[in-house]
Amino acid sequence: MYCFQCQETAKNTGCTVKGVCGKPEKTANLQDLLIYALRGIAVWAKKAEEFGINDKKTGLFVARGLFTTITNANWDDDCFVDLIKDALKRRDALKDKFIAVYKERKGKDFIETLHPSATWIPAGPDEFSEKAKSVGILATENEDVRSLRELLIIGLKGVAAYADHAAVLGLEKDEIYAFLMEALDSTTKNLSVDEMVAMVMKCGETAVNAMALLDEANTSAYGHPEITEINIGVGKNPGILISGHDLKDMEELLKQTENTGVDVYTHGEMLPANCYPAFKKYDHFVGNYGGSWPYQNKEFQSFNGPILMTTNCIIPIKADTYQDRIFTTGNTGYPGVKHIAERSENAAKDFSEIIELAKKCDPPQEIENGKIVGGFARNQVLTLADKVIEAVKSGAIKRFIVMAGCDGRQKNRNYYTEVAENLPPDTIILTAGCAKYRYNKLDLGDIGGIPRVLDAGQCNDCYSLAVIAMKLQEAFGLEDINELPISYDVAWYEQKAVAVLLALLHLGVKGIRLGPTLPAFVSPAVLNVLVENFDIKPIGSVAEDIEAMMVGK
Ligand code: SF4
Ligand code: SF3
Repeated sequence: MYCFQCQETAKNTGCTVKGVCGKPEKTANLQDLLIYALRGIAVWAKKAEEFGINDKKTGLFVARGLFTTITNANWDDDCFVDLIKDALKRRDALKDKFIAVYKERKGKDFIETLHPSATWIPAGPDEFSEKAKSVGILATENEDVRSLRELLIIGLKGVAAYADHAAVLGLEKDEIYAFLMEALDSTTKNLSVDEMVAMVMKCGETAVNAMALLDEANTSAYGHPEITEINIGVGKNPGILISGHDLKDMEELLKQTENTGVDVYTHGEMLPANCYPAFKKYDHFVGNYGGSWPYQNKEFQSFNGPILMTTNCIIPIKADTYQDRIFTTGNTGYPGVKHIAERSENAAKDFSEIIELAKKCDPPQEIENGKIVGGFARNQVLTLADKVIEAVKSGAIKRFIVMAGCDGRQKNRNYYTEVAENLPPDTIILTAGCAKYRYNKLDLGDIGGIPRVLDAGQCNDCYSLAVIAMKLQEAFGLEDINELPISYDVAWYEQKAVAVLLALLHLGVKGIRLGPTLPAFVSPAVLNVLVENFDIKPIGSVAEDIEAMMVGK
């Protein structure tokens, strides 16, 4: 195996024996083979596109396939074997369709040598493990080509996840699927460095589109998030803990638990659900329990009731703990853990087994109490725009620091807590994603009634932060988004954060600090391109970074 897609990769180089995340070699290899099969689909999809053959279902399948390979999303080898089989079937169906149309239109047979991912035919799944060894990341020998291809594929995984979340809520965009195909197909070709960089930038553009689509899907279904005090204590009833990013699962769980005597709590990235009008109305939606994903082992244990994982991050489950009361659904999976099946066209997912189990469980053990404030997504912040603009003009707010992104296990992430603690009191932190847990329970006060930590929501709600920045740019009549008093101190862990980073680059944001370490998949030469064009930099010491950010550096 060779995997370097996340921030905690071994020695910041690559995991080669077993993932630092816990991913076994076999799973990593199957994920590589799935990506290979998806690239094969993309080769035929690009060809088919020339004849106007576009297939939404294949686009969504590719998005879901990419999504399952995100760090801490799916650990179930059987699921990957099924996905590879399905991918090969879909690839060949597309191929047959293309070849038939080609013959009909051109009056001759299609003869062209294509990338092996488009033509490889295994005798059966027994061949998968062996084949996987020759098609992984290291199959691309040139370090810089590998770096640009992987930067693209890793960014695509994030885009695909957001596109899938939107599709769950009924919104899909052909352009996004078309780009997934174009980009995957491009990784089978010998492109120039400039062409590969252009493809990476287009991935940033598509990431903006995917986040905007998801924002539309979420807000049209559940209303605009509003300022909300979120309870972090516990009630007396048994509860179900729901984690991940999928709001449709949240909706269906809340409906099905109504009047059952079972309460609902959020964990990790589901926290922002507390701020949506459609969910706030439920009395049995008690609040948020615990923090971000690295603390699952401890917090899932003390929660006492069932846990529903709707998307990443699910981490390895320790033996004899909560194995029997954790459930996966959607694109998540874990061997030996019950998976709640997809909803059908007219029927919701069936959470009754989880609800029945909850009734037999003890109520959650209290681990903290009090409230935190959330709900500062674009619509809510824009209603406060006059106040914010006035505070900037009067000098009451000197700077905004965007500290969005992911949380992670590594100790050096204390950096983000310390930055939050030590930023001058005339600064506002703009956040989204699970990175917020490093400082969202600190008492950082407010500036004239505006809290010093404005939480826009999940990582995909970085879109809200971009909208807010663009509105401020307009309000202040600035030509360049970088003239705003905003600094970026972004924390990354997995591939959705890479998509967000590429989105920011596409929007022209420069001078982003990225930590706690720079991605291992960025080669020195590719890093040079990023530094020269976008002034990307690693984090440094807390004091030096704060000093620099305060003067816009
Ligand atoms: Fe290593 Fe991260 Fe890949 Fe896991 S996802 S195997 S920790 S690089
Ligand atoms: Fe967190 Fe996994 Fe990235 Fe959605 S839940 S931000 S790490």
